[in-house]
Amino acid sequence: MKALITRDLDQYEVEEVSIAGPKAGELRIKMGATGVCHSDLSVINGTLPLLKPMVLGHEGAGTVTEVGDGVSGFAVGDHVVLSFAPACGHCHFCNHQTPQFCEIGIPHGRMLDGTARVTKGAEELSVMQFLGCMAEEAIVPAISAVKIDKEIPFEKAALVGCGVMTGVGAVINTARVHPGSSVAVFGCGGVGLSIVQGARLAGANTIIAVDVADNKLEMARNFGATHTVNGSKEEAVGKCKELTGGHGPDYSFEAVGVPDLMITANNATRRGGTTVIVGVGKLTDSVPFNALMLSMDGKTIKGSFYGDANFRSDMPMLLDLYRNGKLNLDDMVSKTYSIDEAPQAFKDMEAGRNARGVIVY
Ligand code: CXF
Ligand code: ZN
Repeated sequence: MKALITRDLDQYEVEEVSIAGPKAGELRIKMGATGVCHSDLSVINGTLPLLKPMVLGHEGAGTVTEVGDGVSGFAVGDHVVLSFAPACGHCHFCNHQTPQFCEIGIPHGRMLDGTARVTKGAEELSVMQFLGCMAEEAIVPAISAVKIDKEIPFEKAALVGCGVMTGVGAVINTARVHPGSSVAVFGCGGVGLSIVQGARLAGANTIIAVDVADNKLEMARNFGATHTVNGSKEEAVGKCKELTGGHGPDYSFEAVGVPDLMITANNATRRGGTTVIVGVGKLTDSVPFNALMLSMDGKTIKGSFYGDANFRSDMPMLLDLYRNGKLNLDDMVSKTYSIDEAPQAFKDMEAGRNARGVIVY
């Protein structure tokens, strides 16, 4: 099969590789669509230090073509969305309503049993997040899959596997934005645009989108932003305050993973408000917060991982919102690519051309 593989720093290529059948607890998936996410790029450029060579892809949807021993609840022909974090259902975190932190889901590049399914000759390849779904087929843990309605096009369904769940979840699960509130979103890529949509769904009154690219700000308006601020032309904190009666937004979201922007987002938040850090930063970066103002301003700073989602219920919920016309996934897919065109999809993402680029098979 064809798969997008990164072997060296800043290198990636479509390669022909082999895939073995599913072992116990696994599913074989014929991929329908895979979203191209900045975290794939983070593996390529070493920001996420994962074991290479690696099959990329962690935002996908497809069809079950084989069911491993001991798997219940899935049958050949089922359509599924893949979660980039498996949830075992019985560890400490799964038992405490935080399956996004499931203890068995610490990615090491191999399957849950420590072995590889993808090979090239004698060489074993890693897979991203137990999935490696930027490939024509993937072997995945059954506990990473959720069944979805067959009517939903794969290229829309795939997006809830990462970006849309991360963004909308940050609003409704992490921040629990309430109707009538004010929200600022710093960074309007696929996740930031999903935060904008989440804020709209939550009934926020004022939704300020901040980015340095005018095309992203235009997209943000389409997804529900009531105001836009180009941070390269305007002073974003002052502008956010001006648009919220001088106080600052009730909630600020950082969706890039850059320390300076995290500080900016928190500076914008009103006293007593909440700053949510959604962007995935570098392991080697730190964020200095003013030691006096942390207490004086009484702000809450929260991290949000995978939208604090319970993917088994939250992903179908998002797809129901899509079906009912309340969540716009159609405009999230700016462009589709074949697997052979995957390198171009990465170039377009780096150039900021797409809300999401999606590989279809
Ligand atoms: C990431 C988070 C770190 C592991 C890979 C997925 N989230 C979104 O892309
Ligand atoms: Zn992602």
